[in-house]
Amino acid sequence: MNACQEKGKKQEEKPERALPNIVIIYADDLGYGELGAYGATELETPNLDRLAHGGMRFTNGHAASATCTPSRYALLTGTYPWRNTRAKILPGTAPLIIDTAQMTLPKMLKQQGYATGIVGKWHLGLGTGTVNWNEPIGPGPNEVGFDESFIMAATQDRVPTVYIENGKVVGLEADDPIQVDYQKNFEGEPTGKERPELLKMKPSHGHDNSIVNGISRIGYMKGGEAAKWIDEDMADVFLKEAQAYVNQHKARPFFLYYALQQPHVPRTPHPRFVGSSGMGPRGDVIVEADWCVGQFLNTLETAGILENTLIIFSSDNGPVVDDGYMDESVERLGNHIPAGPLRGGKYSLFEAGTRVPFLAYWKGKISPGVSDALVSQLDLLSSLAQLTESDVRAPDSKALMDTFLGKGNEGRAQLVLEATGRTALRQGDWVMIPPHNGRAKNTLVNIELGNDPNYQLYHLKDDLGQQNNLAASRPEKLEEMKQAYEQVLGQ
Ligand code: NG6
Ligand code: CA
Repeated sequence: MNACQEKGKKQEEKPERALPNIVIIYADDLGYGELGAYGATELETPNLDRLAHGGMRFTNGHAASATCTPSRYALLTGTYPWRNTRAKILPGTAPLIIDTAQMTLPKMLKQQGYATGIVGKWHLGLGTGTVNWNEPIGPGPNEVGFDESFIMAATQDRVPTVYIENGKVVGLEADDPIQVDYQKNFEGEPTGKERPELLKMKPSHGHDNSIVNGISRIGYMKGGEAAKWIDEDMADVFLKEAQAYVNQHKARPFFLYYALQQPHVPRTPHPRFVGSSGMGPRGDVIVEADWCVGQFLNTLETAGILENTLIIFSSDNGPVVDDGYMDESVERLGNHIPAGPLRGGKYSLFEAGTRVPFLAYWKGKISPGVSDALVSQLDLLSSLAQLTESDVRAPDSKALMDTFLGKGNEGRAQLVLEATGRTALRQGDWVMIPPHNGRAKNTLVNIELGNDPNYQLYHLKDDLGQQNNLAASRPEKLEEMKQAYEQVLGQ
C-alpha cells in the first residue's frame, strides 16, 4: 500500500469508529422555569421532561449570553462572545461574524469523520458585505463547518422571511427577485406602521416595518413572494428537515444542530396547537416545540439509533414575555413563571438572562441524574472534542465531558456572563456584577437588566433570586472577584 492509499484507508476508517451521533436541540428564548422538569406547573412539556428525567439535568447550565447571536457564536466557536465586537443581535443583512478560518464545533466533528448539518435559526450573519439574495449566498453555515444547511437567516421577526438551503433561497422565482433593506422601505410596499389594518398580529414595540403574512417585521423586504415562509408551518418545516437529515445520515456518525425558532416572537403556533396551553401563543408554541422534540426522538428511535445518539437540549438565552408583539402573552400568562426562581430574563445580567434549561440525554449511556455543576454552552466544543477523541480545544471552552455524561460533577471554576455587551463574573456560588450605566429595567419588555451604578455581589446558594447585595458586607470577596474579573477580561 503506498502512502496515498494508506491515507485514503485512514479516512475511510474514521466513520466506522463507534462514535455516537450528536444532536444539539436549541430553543430560542426558552426560560429556566418553562419545563415541567425545571418546576413549571402551568405548562406541560412531556417530551422535554422525558429527556430531562432520562438523562442529566443541569441546574447551573448557562448560555454564553442573554441574547441570541452572541450565544450562538459561543456555542459554535467555544469562544466568549465579548471577544468579538460583532457578536451582537444582528440584522438579517449582517455579514457572517465567524471567521471561516476559525475552528468550530461542526468543523471539529467533521475532522472526526462526522456528517454535519444545521436546521433552523442561524442568526450569525451571511456573506461578507451586501448580500444579493437572488444568487448563491455565502459564506455562511456551509463555510464554517456544516456540510448541509437549511436555515432562516436571522430571526422570525426579521426579514428576509425565507428559508435558505445550502446558500440558496428556497422557492425563489427568477422573475420575482428579493430585495432587503434595513434602512428604508421599498416604494409602494406596505408597512405595519402605515397600514396597521392589514395586520393579524400587531406590534407592541418596534416590528412595524414590512408586512409578511399579516405580521409586520424588523426590516424591509420586497419580492420573493413564492419563497416567503408561512409562519404557522415553520415548526413542521424545520422538523421535517431535521427528520430527513437523520434518515439520510443514520448509517454514519452525524452532528445535527437543530435550532428551533420557538418561543421567540412572532409566536405563530400551527393551528393544531392553538389553544393547547391555555396561555395564548407563547405557551402554545412551547407545547409545539415540545411536540417537535417528541417527534424527532421518535425518528431516532424508528431509525434504530436512539441508543447511539447524544442529545443536548438548551436555550440561547432567558425568557421574555412581551418581546414586541401584542400576542396576549402577558395577559394570559396566569401563574406561569418563565424564569422560575431566577431574577431578570432575556437581555439581563441577572441569572435568568443566561441560566437556561440544559439537558444531556443518551439512552443507555447517561444514567438519569441532576447536576449542579457550573457549565456553559461554551464548553460543548472542547467537551465534544474529548468525547470524539479530537485534540481540538478552545481556550474559553472547558473539557467537561464526564460532567455532561453524569460521570463526574466537576464544573467550571468561573464564567463570564454577557448581556447586550455588558459583562459580569460568576465564581463558584458567587456572582459579581460590576457597575453598568443604563436603566435598571427595560420597561417595554418588563425585565430588570442588572444595571446598577454600584457593584453587586450575590451568593446564589443562599440567594438564588439575587435579592441581597453583599458588596458592602463582603468587601474581601468583592475585591477577589473584581481582580478575577479584570484578569479574565484582560486575557
Ligand atoms: C430585539 C427585538 C426583539 C428580538 C431581539 C432579538 C425590537 C423592539 N426587539 O431588538 O423582538 O427580535 O431583538 O432576539 O425590535 S434574539 O433572541 O434573536 O436575540
Ligand atoms: Ca434568543
